Parts: sequence; C-alpha cells; structure tokens
Amino acid sequence: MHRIQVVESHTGGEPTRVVVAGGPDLGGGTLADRAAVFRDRFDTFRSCVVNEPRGSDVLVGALLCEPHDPANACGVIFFNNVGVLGMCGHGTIGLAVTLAHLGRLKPGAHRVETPVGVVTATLHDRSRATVRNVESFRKRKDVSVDVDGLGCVTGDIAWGGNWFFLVKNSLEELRVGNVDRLTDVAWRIRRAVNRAFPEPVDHVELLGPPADPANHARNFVLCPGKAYDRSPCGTGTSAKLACLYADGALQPGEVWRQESITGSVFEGTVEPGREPGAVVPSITGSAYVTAEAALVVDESDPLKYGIKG
Ligand code: PYC
Repeated sequence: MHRIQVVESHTGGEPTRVVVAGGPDLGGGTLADRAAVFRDRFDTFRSCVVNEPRGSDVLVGALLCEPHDPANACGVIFFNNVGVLGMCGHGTIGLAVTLAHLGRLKPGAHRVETPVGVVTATLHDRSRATVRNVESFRKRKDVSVDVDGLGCVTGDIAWGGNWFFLVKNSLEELRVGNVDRLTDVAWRIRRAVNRAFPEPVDHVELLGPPADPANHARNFVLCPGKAYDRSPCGTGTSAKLACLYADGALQPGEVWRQESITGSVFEGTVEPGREPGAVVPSITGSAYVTAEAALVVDESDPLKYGIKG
C-alpha cells in the first residue's frame, strides 16, 4: 500500500488537491525541468491523484515541491485530468490557504516557483490571497476562425500562464444550466483555433455581461480536459487583463472584477510588464479547505492509476 497525503480546498468553487507528501522524486533542477520529468515518467501518478475513481475531471492537482532557489517558499506543479498545467491561479490561492491551514505559511508575500516562472502568493488572512502572476500578454487581436457548425468566431489569443482564446462578446448564455452547450461550443472553437494558429491554445474563455452589476464581466472557461472552471480562472483572468490593458481599457492599479459562471469573483489589477504591451497581473480570491486525507494505492487494484481519458 502506498499512501499519498493530500489537503483539498476550493477557490470560488474550483477544487485543488495539494499533494503534501508521498509524491514522486523528480530529482533536482528548476520547476520546468521537474515538470518535464513528471510529465514523461510519472503520468500514472498524475492520473492516480486526479482521475476517477479517486478524483474527477474538474479536480486540479498540485504537487508541492522543494524550491530550486532556497530563498523561495516552495515550488508547485499543477496538473489536471489530461496533463500538466503551466500555471494555475485558483490553485495558487488554494495552495497558499492550504499551507496556512497546515501552519506552514504566515500572512505576507511568498515567492512560489512554477514551471512557467516565479509567482508571488500574498496571504492576507486564513482564506484570502493574491497571486502576482507571471508576465502576461496578448499575442493576437481580433482573429477570426471558422468553427464547425457555428461559422465565424472572433477573439484574441493571449498568454496568462496558460494559452487562451478569448471571445469578448459571446452570443451564448453564460449560466450553469447552459454548461453542456457552452462546453460543446468552446470545444469546437478550440479545435478551430488549433487548426488555424501555432500557439498551443488549450483554454477557451467566453465572456459576457456580469449577473451582478458590481462586477465587470462574467466568463465561462473551458479547461484542456473539457472540464469547465467553476472559478473565474486565475490564468484566464490574467489573459483577459492583458487584453484590456493592450486595448487601453484598464489602467495600472484599476480593479477588474471578474465573475465566473458560478458567480464567484476574482479581483484583478495590472502593473506594466517588462516587454512592451505586457502586464504583470495580480489576482485576488478566497479559498477554503475542504478535506485532509490520505489517498491509498493498493498494488493489487487494477484501477490503481485511475481511469485515463
Ligand atoms: O485558475 O488559472 C486557473 C485555472 C487554470 C485551470 C483551472 N483553473
């Protein structure tokens, strides 16, 4: 029997399962190096932790790692039902709240290494945190793709720690009762974008008016494994902020309130980035611990590594 110690939380409805002990030895090196080892050699571990029967398509895993630079608080590799993520905003808020719950993180700013760069998690109190993300930017503005069954769809391609295609004024109704249709539409859009452009876009973000007038926009974000984000998606909000900044529609320090399909909210601000037109987004949200558990892997279980998609 192998035991994997986990702490679970949700950030605006989106779950994160942090592996705090019992993970694979990925050797030394940067988080990008270790993420490559994880991807190449430990895909069964990924699937075991997040896929059924222990997990579900919506679950995001977070492997807590020693930092490469001892001056940093920790490293983390995020993963989901189909692979490894570059960064994860809701997951970093969940990680900060989880580490605080374990007594390993005090309020204040902490540098966290990820495969795509160092981010800063600022813990405000036991449930609220801000992630200062990696530099984010818009790569293509107002590009049109021919989507099977839908015709021409126009959007922006942007990086926010993952690659996104963002549709500004979605014609679809952004409500939970319409998730099957939204998933189908976003999946078709993703296929069309991947046919037309070289960027490895694996997230699609549909935007529309907020349900709550206190917010600026509502989104629906489809993740790489076809699950939708219950939170407003930290990296997706970062990509949106980069587009707004590039359009002159958001000034440094101005607060953008991004509402998710479930009604949860992230607050985002930007600082100008180092590259022209790029930004460093900060995303604030709340997470709550939902479980402390040991996953048990029985060698004789034919589904011990989960059901792979
Ligand atoms: O919050 O960045 C995020 C995220 C990515 C995938 C699911 N959530």
